[in-house]
Amino acid sequence: MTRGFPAGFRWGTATAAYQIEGSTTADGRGPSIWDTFTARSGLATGDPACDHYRRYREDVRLLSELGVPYYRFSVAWSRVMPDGRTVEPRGLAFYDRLVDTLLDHGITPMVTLYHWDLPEALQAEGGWPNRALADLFADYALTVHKVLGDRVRQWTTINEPFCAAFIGYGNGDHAPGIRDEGAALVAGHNLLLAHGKATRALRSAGGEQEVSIVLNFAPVLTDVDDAAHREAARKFDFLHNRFFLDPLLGRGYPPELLADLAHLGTLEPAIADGDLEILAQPLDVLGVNYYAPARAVPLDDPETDSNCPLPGLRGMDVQPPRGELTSLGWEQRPECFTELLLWLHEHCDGLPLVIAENGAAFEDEVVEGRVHDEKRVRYFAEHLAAVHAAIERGADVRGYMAWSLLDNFEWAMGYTQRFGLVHVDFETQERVLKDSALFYADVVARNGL
Ligand code: IFM
Repeated sequence: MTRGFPAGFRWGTATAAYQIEGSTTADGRGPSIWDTFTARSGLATGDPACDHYRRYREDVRLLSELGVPYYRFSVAWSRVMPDGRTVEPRGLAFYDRLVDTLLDHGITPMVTLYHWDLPEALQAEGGWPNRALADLFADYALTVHKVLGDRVRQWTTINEPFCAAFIGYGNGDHAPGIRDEGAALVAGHNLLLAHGKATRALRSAGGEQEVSIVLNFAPVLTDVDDAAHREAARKFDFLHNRFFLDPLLGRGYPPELLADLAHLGTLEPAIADGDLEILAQPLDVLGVNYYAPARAVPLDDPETDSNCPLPGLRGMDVQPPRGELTSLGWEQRPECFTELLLWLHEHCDGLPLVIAENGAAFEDEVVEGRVHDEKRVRYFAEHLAAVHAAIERGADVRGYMAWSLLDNFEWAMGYTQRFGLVHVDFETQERVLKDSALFYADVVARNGL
């Protein structure tokens, strides 16, 4: 039996600039915080990644062979404006060529303006805890729109502000590697403000664009359904999920969340008059990233710091994931995906949803020119079935972008984690379609499972 998706469902794959492009000094590109952070920490860097900056035509051909009609990619701010302000036409020209090549192959481009690679020059001015970046981001958005806006209809301002703020400035595992919980909350607010200002700028440019932001959600599970466990789950949920979602919906930061975070003393003073209106620009769609749930357990003392390094989180711990895990140690729970989509549908009053990322890292091996990545095929099959179930039950899900087109640079984990539908040999840059790519191509061709 085929489980069909709605007519016009948008099937795509997704990537991000720093994870695939390489060529980090080509054509006037300036350093981003990921260049400096990886160099300083002795980590693998984004050079050459998938060498996509030079091989983009080959990659678009692959997309075309797969028959996947949408492609979500991000623009590197430091390519387009190496110092965060001054335009580098050669950087812009790359994305111009990429968009034309996609369109020549009948593939619809979806542009994300910020996927974590802040120009280092702006980090030198304080990075995201500096609210002046919100206006600079809006200028950058407009600059990119001026060049691509005649051909690109789908725009995402920011990918996963949670990671950019809380991992970049809170526990410091991501660039710029700062450990300051109070600053991380301010960075989170300023990223939302930047989204609001960029959305206004994009809309003021006219044209028929669809504007979104992409949030990563972690539904929370507990073993026991009692008041203490529910409160533990609430604390995690509000900080992970609703810190970003509720203000975007025009509801401000939830009062319980403000109370949870009051001991850090930074968030409320950072919210200037008018900010909450600016950041709550109406969204055309919400981009949803889902990978795995979290598990929460209460602590006896509500003021004890959590074992989970999210800024200001106290009175609860997260528990280890269970069952068969991905190679990143993430739990596989497709049923949580269905529940998440249904909850979002209700909480966001029917706002259309697009799955902007979903996928899994597993170890792969090329044997006689084939990659039999059974576990990834199963992950996609189960998670697509979960999306289908949510649609059947009423969620307005308009599309699904598989993460990721290519094995790529997985941030602090370097090249150790493979998320691609296409295997990349990082020595030779050879691309090999995995079984999961063939499986996905078949789903797309049938518009169903
Ligand atoms: O690779 C990342 C991506 O950049 C953002 N979302 C999660 C993916 C897997 O960790």
